[in-house]
Amino acid sequence: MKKIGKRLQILCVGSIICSCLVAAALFYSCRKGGKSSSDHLGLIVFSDIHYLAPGLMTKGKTFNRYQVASGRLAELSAPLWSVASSQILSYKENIVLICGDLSNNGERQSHVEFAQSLRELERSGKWVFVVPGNNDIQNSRAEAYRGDTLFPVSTVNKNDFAFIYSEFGYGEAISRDSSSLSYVARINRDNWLMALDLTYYDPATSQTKGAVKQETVDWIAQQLDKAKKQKIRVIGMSHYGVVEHFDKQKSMFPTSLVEDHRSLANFLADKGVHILFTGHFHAMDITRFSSLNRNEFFEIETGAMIASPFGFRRIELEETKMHVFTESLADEKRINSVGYDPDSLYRKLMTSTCVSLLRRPPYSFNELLSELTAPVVAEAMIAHYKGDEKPNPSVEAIIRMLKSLNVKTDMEYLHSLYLDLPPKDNRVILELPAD
Ligand SMILES: [Ca+2]
Repeated sequence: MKKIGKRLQILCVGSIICSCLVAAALFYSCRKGGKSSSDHLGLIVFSDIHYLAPGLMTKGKTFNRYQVASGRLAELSAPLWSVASSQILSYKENIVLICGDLSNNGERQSHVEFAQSLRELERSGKWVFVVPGNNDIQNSRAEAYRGDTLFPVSTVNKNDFAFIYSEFGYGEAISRDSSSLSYVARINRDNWLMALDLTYYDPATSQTKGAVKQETVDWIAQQLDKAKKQKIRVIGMSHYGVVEHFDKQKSMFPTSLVEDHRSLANFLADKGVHILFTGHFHAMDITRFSSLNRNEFFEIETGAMIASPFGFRRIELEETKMHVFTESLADEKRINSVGYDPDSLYRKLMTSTCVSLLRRPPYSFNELLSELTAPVVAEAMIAHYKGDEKPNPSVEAIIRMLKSLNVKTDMEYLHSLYLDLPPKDNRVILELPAD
């Protein structure tokens, strides 16, 4: 009897341990967003949140000037992020990627508050990964706005960033690059996320640009070789893009891409990366790139949360297919919860931004000419931001008018903004190469 009791006891303890192991494995596989390679992986992708802690902002002349200069609807960052958070929770996709520029201009308070909101998303079952953008770290323009004045506030350094966002990538990484804030995290048995920090910080001037150090390239190569050996797919994310999204991007906006971007795109594609999620230029755009060795690579750029069309992506990833869906926080049914019409506010802001841009070199238009041209330039930018852009006759008319007035500045690049490179941008199924 005693022996049977003992056996029963062992059996009970054994089955409790087994149940715990099964529960732990189930929890792990759910939290890691999937099961095996044949199952799909659901992702939600945001970029350029530019979260400005509400305590750092009161509206006034200075703040308005700042918004016009930056072209960012920073006053809506907190209310829009609150709408975004509830949207994220309403979808079944459980992995959330945020491709940099989390804060407005690197304010410590904005980072701390934003990280707290990410913590709440994780408590509700989402799994969040971030990477810094060029505005997030050591930013000398970290400022608070009070009516007609502004004053500097504290920013963060690289270590602070990794510490504040330790639960959102840095503390979960299976490898971290020692020369940048790049890391690799395991999403599930068959997929790794490679978060690339491609921002270079000039210590002398506090200026930033998109660039990658050789040490980081070596680390990327090591990680990709390791993944290949284990037959693991690597999904890339970064703030800066590595391919052009319209044919004059590099010549018109030289700092919008990583330096020597084609070499990096060739390198990533040839090393087996086929998907890279990016942000920075504030546009919803997808471009297909084929390396010199004919390896296919898709860069999926997501627009800014604080700029039209206030969009984000939902991704269903299968073994050789990627379904891309695009949503907007400014959709009719969501406007009421913000209390504004973000689209018309943004159009007004972008037109003022373009007036001020056209008054300065290299354009140096007079007041009347800049007032006439600005709405068309703003419209071209907004059309490109929205994606799946179609040629616009008013652009042809304004270019003809400028030519007839003998305006020397080349505005032909406006055509380029309307010529969408393949594939489509907002709702598309991408065929991925089978490795
Ligand atoms: Ca495209």
